[in-house]
Amino acid sequence: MAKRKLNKRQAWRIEKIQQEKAQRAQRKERDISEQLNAGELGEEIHGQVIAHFGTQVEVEDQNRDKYRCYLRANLGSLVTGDKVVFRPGPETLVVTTGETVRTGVVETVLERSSELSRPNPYNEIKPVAANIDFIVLVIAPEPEAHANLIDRYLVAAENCYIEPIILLNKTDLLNDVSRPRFDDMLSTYEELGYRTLRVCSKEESSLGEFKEFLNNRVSVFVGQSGVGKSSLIDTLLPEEELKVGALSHASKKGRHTTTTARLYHFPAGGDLIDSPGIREFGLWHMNEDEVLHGFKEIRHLSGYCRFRDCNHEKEPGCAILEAVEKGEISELRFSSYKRILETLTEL
Ligand SMILES: Nc1nc2c(ncn2[C@@H]2O[C@H](COP(=O)(O)OP(=O)(O)OP(=O)(O)O)[C@@H](O)[C@H]2O)c(=O)[nH]1
Ligand SMILES: [Mg+2]
Ligand SMILES: [Zn+2]
Repeated sequence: MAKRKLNKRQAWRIEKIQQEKAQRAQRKERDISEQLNAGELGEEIHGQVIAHFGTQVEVEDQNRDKYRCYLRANLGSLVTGDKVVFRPGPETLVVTTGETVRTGVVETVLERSSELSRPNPYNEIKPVAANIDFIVLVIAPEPEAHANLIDRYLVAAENCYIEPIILLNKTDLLNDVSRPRFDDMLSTYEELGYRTLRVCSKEESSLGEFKEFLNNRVSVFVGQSGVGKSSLIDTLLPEEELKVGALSHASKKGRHTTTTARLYHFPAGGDLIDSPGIREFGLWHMNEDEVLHGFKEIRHLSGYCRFRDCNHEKEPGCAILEAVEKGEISELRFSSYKRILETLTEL
């Protein structure tokens, strides 16, 4: 979609908003430096952003103490999961809640090992969470996971350079017909190098291997509605009252979902970053190159086609079609690749 052209009045409004923003940032810097002069800020310590509140972030230190932090003006925008260096400030009273909170100032953001991005309402791709190690792609027999949808999520994961794991939930619903079908499907993905696990969120005992897997890692859970993401999270985070809430019908469709991502600690080890926006991951717009990049067994072949602008349809000397013919690329994956390309224009 092309960016909208602004008329004069809109341009003027945006300029005004930006001026106001700059002024606010200057005021904030002044406040911070006054505190610094007054010796109110402590030594620099390491922390991680666990939530976002407008212009402030919630940062947790290594003892899991939490601080409401302002940002230095030159930091750009931080997201949940960012590792930072900050200086603790005085405790203050939050008027609305009556609680006292620790405050602080974020001085530096450390380099991100990964970013999960999605389009904002202006169609700009923006990071919404950082330093994620794994995308847990939840699928289930009910609602049935179509390979094409799984591939779509995998394409999105490949493009973020975050390793996905395919988690089949609701194993209690498998029967003699569906079990071999899922075994087949999952082994196809295993052959491609993707890890898979099988669980039933209703039976804690089935979650052992999954819990071990989550330990020492930062994960996000994604997958289509009804596969059991909330159920899994409820079982794994029994103490935590998830503040992200359920997706409203209205927000499910649009790209305007607010992404108030939050980082949670699993009692058995490992962290979860979650928000309704993150759970919708993978279902937004991609371009052709991204789709090709998302199919790891196909992407490396595209350079070998006879024609540089090969569409991999009927062209002679198409390296991809040849690989499909030889059985080196599964027909299912190839048709899934084609199908995703087709849907690009439908979105
Ligand atoms: N039989 C069975 N049902 C399950 C299992 N896990 C979840 N469910 C049921 O599946 C339904 C959907 O589960 P949710 O956890 O709400 O699914 P979700 O992925 O969070 O869905 P959205 O929030 O819409 O994206 C609920 O009725 C759950 O009780 C399971 O392991 N076995
Ligand atoms: Mg849910
Ligand atoms: Zn080709």
